[in-house]
Amino acid sequence: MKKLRINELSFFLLAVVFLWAKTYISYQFEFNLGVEGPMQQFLLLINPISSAVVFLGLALFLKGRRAAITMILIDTIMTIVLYSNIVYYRFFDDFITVATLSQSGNIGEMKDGVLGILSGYDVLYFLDLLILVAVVIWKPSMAKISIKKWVAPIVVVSGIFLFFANLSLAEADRPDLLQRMFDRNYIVKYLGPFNYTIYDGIQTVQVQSEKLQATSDDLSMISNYTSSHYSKPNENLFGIAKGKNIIKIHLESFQTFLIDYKLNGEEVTPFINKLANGEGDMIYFDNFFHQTGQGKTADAELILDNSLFGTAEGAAFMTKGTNTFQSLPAILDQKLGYTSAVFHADNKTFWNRDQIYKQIGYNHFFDETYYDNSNSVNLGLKDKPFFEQSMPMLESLEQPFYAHMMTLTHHYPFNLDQEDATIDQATTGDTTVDRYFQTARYLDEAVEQFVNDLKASGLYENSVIMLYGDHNGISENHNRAMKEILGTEITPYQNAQNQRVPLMLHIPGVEGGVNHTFGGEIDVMPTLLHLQGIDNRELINFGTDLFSKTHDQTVAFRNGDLVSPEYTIVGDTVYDTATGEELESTEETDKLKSEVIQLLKLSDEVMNKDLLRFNDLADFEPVDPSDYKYGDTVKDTE
Ligand code: GP9
Ligand code: MN
Repeated sequence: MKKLRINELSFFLLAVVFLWAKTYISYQFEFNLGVEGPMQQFLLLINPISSAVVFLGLALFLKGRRAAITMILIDTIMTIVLYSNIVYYRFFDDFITVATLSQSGNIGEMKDGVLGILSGYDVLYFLDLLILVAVVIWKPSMAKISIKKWVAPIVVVSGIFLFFANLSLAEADRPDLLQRMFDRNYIVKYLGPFNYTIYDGIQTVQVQSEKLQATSDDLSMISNYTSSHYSKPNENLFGIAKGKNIIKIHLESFQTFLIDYKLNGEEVTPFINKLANGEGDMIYFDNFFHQTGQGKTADAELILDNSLFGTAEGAAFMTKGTNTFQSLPAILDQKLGYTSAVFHADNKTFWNRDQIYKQIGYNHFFDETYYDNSNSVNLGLKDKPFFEQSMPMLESLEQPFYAHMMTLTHHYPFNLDQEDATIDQATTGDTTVDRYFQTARYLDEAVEQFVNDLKASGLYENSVIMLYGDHNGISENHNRAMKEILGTEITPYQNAQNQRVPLMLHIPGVEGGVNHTFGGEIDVMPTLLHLQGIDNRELINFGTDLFSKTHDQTVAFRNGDLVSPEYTIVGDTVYDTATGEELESTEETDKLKSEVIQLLKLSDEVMNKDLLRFNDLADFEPVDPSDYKYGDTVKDTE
């Protein structure tokens, strides 16, 4: 038999194949990555290769046995990264972040149950290392053979090249993947666990370095601003809903133009239209705007619960997941004994919700594992079964509660099964726009069913019910079709007007009707606090109570554009809000613009430097995320 010759390169190839194979096996048996379609399958297959080639390839800069031993050491580190994530995922259904590792509660909790989640088969994840060690021991001849000098740099550069090829395919399948992140599952699915770990490490260093520079002095500038911007509560409404449940209904991608809109002579959202026209004692804000950026739903959630803006880039829910917050659920809990809960039948890791909700102080998070998801479309469970299945969980909450019900069906790509469609699609030829009306109708029916159930259970009369659209569902890419729908050219002015989303509030004992006040998501927290009789003077809130006589009606968009009752400013162009007519800029409009830029800048300071950790509040204990446990394995905290 010919003697098997092993040099550094063949040893390297063996190690790469082993590492690739076990990573791919872990994808099949350990993680739920939600892989869809041939491109994602392909990326899953190739994504461990680049990291294996680059990192193990570094050892090729050494010679003979030293190369082999170094390679085994690097391989061991990579195996530990992989295996720790496997074990962590078995316990938490999530990947490790530096942030979670540093929260002692998580690891402590895992320690107690760790034996139960280990398996005898886990040895297989280390088998390749043993084989490689055996090769080094049995092939002492390796020390004498050396590969050419140019091999190592070529291998590493090819690995890097492979990584960029992988990344560009991933970005093509999921635009903005690295900027917005969406979900840790996505990064692993597209780029593999090793690149994920590096990415998380870089993020953590960036975030931490900004925080390190901050001192409590940075906060004084901010609190000077928020106290000078403070709006006194409206005396007639201050405390009017004290102790009442709050039920917040998130209307996914729902824009105000849908209200009272008729498609082929038929109302698209007849039930929500009735609410907008005062039925059910609803106050409808028809000049209310979303203020979200790249974080979309997550930004809306952040703004509503904190009266802070999302960050200029990415989703603050993901990048600022370890910040200190003084959020609505925690304040309601500590001041008035509220129980808080989010109901959302999506993967709990999407937008980092499983972490950030603990930071915000939500007592319960009913994620997709609480639901029978067999009847799903688009991102998850359809809204009708979602509300139906949520009802008993909602009723089981200790009162008073603050409950956030998050719908999903009316979400891009707006698919709907034929049996659920009760209105025809539009006929602009743009599929996104055409389908938008069918899912909006479905959502309307789901909300009607839920409101009826709330009435039947007695909860409606006794609760503040809030409905809101989180952000636009139709972007500027669909201007041609939208011109057909709205019967007007989608100019920059019109696009700004289209960022209206509905806000509706049912406050027990208060008459419904249309309220034309201009406002945005940033104003919701001060409004809800004042209805509860909690003054927001001490808080760092960038919005003002919508019912306050001195409420600031200038609505800042995340990109620095703005809408006020008089002016709409897009870039440097000023328009008359009522007519759309272009106006010369004046000192007044320049001032409005610079005020909005300042507002966003201050909010960014708070987020980037994590300044709320310096804001001591009377009668408020900082939220400790380790007090909160979600999921099936452990009972949620009360
Ligand atoms: C994700 C869902 C939709 O869980 O809430 O988020 P979006 O894509 O609208 O930001
Ligand atoms: Mn959304």
